[in-house]
Formats: sequence, C-alpha cells, structure tokens
Amino acid sequence: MRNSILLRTLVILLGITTIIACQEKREIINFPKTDLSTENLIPLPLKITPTNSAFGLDQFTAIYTSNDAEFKKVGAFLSNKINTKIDLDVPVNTATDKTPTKVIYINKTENLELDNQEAYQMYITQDSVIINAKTAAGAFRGIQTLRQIIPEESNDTLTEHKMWLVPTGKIIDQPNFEYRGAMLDVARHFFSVGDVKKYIDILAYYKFNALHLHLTDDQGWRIEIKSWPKLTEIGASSEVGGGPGGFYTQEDYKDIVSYAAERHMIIIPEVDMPGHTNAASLAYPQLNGNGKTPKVYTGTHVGFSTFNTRADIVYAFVDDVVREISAITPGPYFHLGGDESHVTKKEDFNYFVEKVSKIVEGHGKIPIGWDEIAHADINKSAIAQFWSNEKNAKTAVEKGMKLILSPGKKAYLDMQYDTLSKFGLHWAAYIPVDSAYVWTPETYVEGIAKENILGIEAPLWSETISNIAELEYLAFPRVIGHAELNWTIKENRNWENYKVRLGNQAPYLDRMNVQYYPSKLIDWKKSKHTYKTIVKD
Ligand code: TNX
Repeated sequence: MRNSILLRTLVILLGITTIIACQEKREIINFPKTDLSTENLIPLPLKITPTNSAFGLDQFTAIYTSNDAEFKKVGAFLSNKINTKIDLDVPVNTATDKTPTKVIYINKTENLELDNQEAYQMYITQDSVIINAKTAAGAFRGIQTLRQIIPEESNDTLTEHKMWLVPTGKIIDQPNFEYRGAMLDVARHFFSVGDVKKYIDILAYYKFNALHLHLTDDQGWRIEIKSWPKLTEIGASSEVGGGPGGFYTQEDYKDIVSYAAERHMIIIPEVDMPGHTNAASLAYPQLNGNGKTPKVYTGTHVGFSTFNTRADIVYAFVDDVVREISAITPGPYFHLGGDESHVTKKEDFNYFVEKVSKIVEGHGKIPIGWDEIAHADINKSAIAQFWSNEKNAKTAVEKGMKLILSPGKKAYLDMQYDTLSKFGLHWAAYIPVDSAYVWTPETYVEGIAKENILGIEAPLWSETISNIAELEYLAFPRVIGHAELNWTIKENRNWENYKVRLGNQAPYLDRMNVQYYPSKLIDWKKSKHTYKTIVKD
C-alpha cells in the first residue's frame, strides 16, 4: 500500500518535472520578432492581426482534424504539401512515437465571425495553429494561407533540431467573389491530363475554385462522347498549325474532375455552339445542314461554322452530349458557348440558345454562355460571361442574370504582355502584369453593381501556345493577380504592396517548375531552385 502511494507520487513528480522541463525548453526559445501582416500572402486575407511571436513547426508537430471525412482529407492534403515543401513528416490524426508538443488543428465549427461558406479563421500561437471553418472548402482555403506562411528555410539556431518559424497572430478571411475561375482552351491546342492537373494544383494554391475547360472548337473536339464516337475518332486529331490534337476519354475527364474536387475546385465543361463547330460537323456532316462535308481546320479564324439550328438531329445530338458530360460533372454549371456565331442568323441563334438552355437545365445544370446569349429568351438563372460587349452584359443584368467577368482587355491571359511577347495575341490589348491587376471588377462595367457579378474568370485561349511551358508563360504571373481581384476586397488591394508579394512568389513558382514570364516590373525574389526561363526579355 505504502509502496504504491510512493510509486504514484514518484510518477506524478516525474510527470511534473517533464512538463516543467518542456516548458523550460520552450521558454528558452527566444523567437525572433515576426510580423504576420507583412507575409507574402496572395490573395491577401480580409483581416490580419499579428502578435509578433512564432509557431515553431518541427518534428514534434502533429495535425488533428474534426472527425469528418472531408476535414480529414484537408488535413492529409496539408501534411502532404508540407512534406513536399520542407521535407517534414507531419502525422495526421495518428499517434506517433514522438510526443507531439505542437498541434495544427483543423476544426469544423459553426461558430465563426463570418457567414460565407468558404470563410475561415486562423489562430496561430506559439504552440498551436487552429483553423476554424464551417465547411471543408473553407478549411481548404485556410490551409492555403498556412502553406504560404510556412517558410522554405528552417531556422537551425533556436533548437538542436530544425524548426520552421510561422509568425503568430489571427487571420479572418473570406472571398470577395463566389466564383473564382480560370479557363483553358484545350481545343485550339490539346493539353494533357497531367498539364491540366499541374495548372489546377497551382490555381488552388491561390484560392481559385473553378476551372472552365473549352473542350470543343473548329480545330478539334476533345471529349469522348460514347453515343457519338466519331467526334473523337475523327474530330479530335487536329489542332491549330496541324499538330496531332488529342482528346480526353471520359475516364480522363473524371480523373481531372476528381483532382479538382480534392482541391475544392469545380470543372465547368464548355461545348461551344452553334458556331465554333467545324470539328463536330467534320465528324457528323449532318449537323451543319448545308450538305457539305467540312474540311479539317487548323487555322485561327473564327465565326465561319454553324450548326443547323432548325434540324431535329442537332438537338438529339446536343441532348446526348450534354447528358453524357453532365453525368460526369459534379459542378452545377454547363457552358454552352454561344460566341462569335457570325454565320448563324440572329433569330436562329436565339432559337438555338433557348432550346439548348432548356436541354442543359433538363440535365440538372445551370447554363453559362458567352455574353451574346443575353438576347435569347432564357431563364434568369442562366449566367452570361462578359468578354467584350458591354451592351450584352447590361442586357443580361437587366434580365436578372448574373455575370462572370472576363473582359478581354484585362482578364485575357492570351493577350501579349507587350510587343516583344513571343506568344499571344493583341486584338483586345497588350496586358502587362500591372494592367492585369490594376482594375476594379466591382465597377468595371458602368451600371453593373457587385451583386450582379458572380466573379471573374481569366481565359487562356491557345491559338499561339502548344505546350505547358508556353501556357505558363502567358498565365503566370498574371493569373495570380486575378486570384487576388477575386478573393481580396477592393479596399485591401494595392499594386505597390501586391507587386512585392508577387516577387516573393518566385521560390514557390520555381519549386513547382512554373516557367513564368519574368516581367521586369517585378523584383523577383532569388530562390534556391534553378530558375528556368523559356523567353528572354
Ligand atoms: C475570342 S472570347 C474568342 C475565342 C478566341 C479569342 C482569342 C471568345 C468568347 N471568343 O474564340 O480564341 O478571342 O483571344
């Protein structure tokens, strides 16, 4: 009896000594002063309150999440990205041989200061990082912020082991716009599943939540449709300049969709109609209704093709295509194109858009179309994507439709930076890095208010680019600016401040092997990774 009391006292004493030893150990760490608000975050959060100390991420750190399958996945994603960034193993919801002294806790809670479904709050103290979110999407946006403030280099002077110092403080954050999109034209030139995934992964880091794939155009049809097999047997083997083309099987497409879903992004499939349909009519000449079999088209002109908008077979075709694609698209939208149908009569165009919108709705999706669709008599739940014609945008809003803003002069990633740019076009404008950022979507189209705008989307048309390096040259760094316009409220946006944060993205972009355009407007931070550039400026 006496022995056991003695033993217990000893154990308790030992425990207390260990805790004191740990605390002493912690106290000796004299963290250098940090400032969370001067970190390199893009997009900039809504509110940052620095507390000027540091969370020492190290081998004694563990990630825990709420007991929710989606939150667990967010924890695993974070652990994986920490590992690829700094080669540190952070266990998730598991006990390890090392006693964790510090935790990153990803917590599902309704108790948030902000209403938005993608909002999150992050509290960083010396021994914990707590990310609170209502949804896994919110938690996922939160961990992007954390990834950005974990330094690449460890501090090896404070302890005997490596420690990465994360500045302490509080972040309250939510998106400025609900739809934060980029578009990739895989029709003019085909891009592989791997290329698309690489683009998605980087877009997710900057809090994008949508990738629109322009899957069909005159030069090629890029998605397998099982009920109309010639679309890919015949319509996919061409591209601008005469290259081999290519297409996604439905399995490939599902693979892209689930890769995006892991990053809380949706895929918006676009089948461009009734114009931009040469490749479809090449496969099935009955679709164009003029009795002629079209030729393979590898040029870059637009506006010469159309479906026969009065033929029943066209609607049977559209119904099959929309049904098959919708079945493998979990996102709520289907993009029906509708741009530059120059050889379709106006009344035929409107008739077509009305019928196709109903087909899209019949398959449970919300139609999106380029701004030309505003003149058709369609439900106001349809969305118009403004790219060049302000009148169309206004007509859409007057009808109660919401807009996605993609103004050619600001948001088009295929516009050249300047006259020396090796790739790109310039019909809308030259868009240097500052110009892509310095505009206000909230007031860009006179008379259109923020509540009419779903968000902005940065389209990358691929007439002049045929591989991932060229894609990256046009997309980066401008698309990072579009990320901030979409996420950060206008009061917090400022070019002088942004351009410093952008320069500090170089180590990340280099590590990801992104061959961005090294604009001279930006002071690019040196990085330990090899810096490759395909174009000298
Ligand atoms: C206009 S924007 C187009 C595309 C071209 C692009 C080139 C739009 C809806 N149509 O067909 O690829 O310009 O910048």
